[in-house]
Amino acid sequence: MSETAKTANSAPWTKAARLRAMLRGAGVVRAVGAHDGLTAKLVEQASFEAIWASSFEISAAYGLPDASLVSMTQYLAAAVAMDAVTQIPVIADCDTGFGGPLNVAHAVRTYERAGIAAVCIEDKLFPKMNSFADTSQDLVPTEEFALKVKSGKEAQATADFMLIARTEAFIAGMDTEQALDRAHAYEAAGADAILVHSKSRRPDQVLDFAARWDGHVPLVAVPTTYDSVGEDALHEAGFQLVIYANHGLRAAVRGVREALRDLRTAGRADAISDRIAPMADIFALQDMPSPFRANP
Ligand code: SPV
Ligand code: MG
Repeated sequence: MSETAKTANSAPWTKAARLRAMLRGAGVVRAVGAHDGLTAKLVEQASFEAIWASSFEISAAYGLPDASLVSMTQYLAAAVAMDAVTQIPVIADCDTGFGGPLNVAHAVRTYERAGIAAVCIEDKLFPKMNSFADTSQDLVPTEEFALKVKSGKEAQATADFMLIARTEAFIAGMDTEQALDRAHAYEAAGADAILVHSKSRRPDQVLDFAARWDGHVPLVAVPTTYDSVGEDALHEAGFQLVIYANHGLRAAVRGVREALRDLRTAGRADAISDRIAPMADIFALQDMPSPFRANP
């Protein structure tokens, strides 16, 4: 669809429009990973600006590796569940876009129609493997991925929906020059933002990238391994969106594991009562109608 044929939907009440406006604003935007409605609500309650429907978290919630095993239908259902119970925008991690240009176009149409504010696709080869796996990573050629970006952008119906192009150049062992070349090609193909991923323990790669970035779309960082750099420093360096991709899930796994271990050891439930959420807390998260208060 041509740019002029798209609906002018800059109405501030759409989540896509709000995400766009936030990314144009002065402050850093923070998104946090989630995998279902409940975890998305916790992200919103903690006052973050957006939800990252993480492929890693959604795969883990199925007890599966983040390796293109979960289908688009499953990812979409998870993102829709998050979107349905929150007011902040959902950014859907769509891995490699579920195939070639036609698959990306289909994903864009489907996610946009479902109310998701943005999708993110990455330039790894399908089937992808999580970026932190101790393995070599192959990327599709730059031109091939640019075609996927172009196809996705042409498929969207409204002007505000966003497609974030993610380069895994550093993950695949490439240098800053190569990462920048890819990012420029993706911007030229219509990407609304560039996510540059890195598994370095230090932020050097992403900071070098940002210092040399002369494109016009916002930059996105995912400080998972280079976790000692704060969001203010990333923003100062040129990143408008910072994604804490999996911290809620990792907090939950540790908390649940420790509580269940102690429950098993004690053989009685009150051994952990003081460190689990009261039933009323869960009722509130469920938006249980008030006549049905938790008792006790
Ligand atoms: C995710 O959260 O699924 C991501 C980020 O894509 S990472 O796990 O670092 O690949
Ligand atoms: Mg992912």
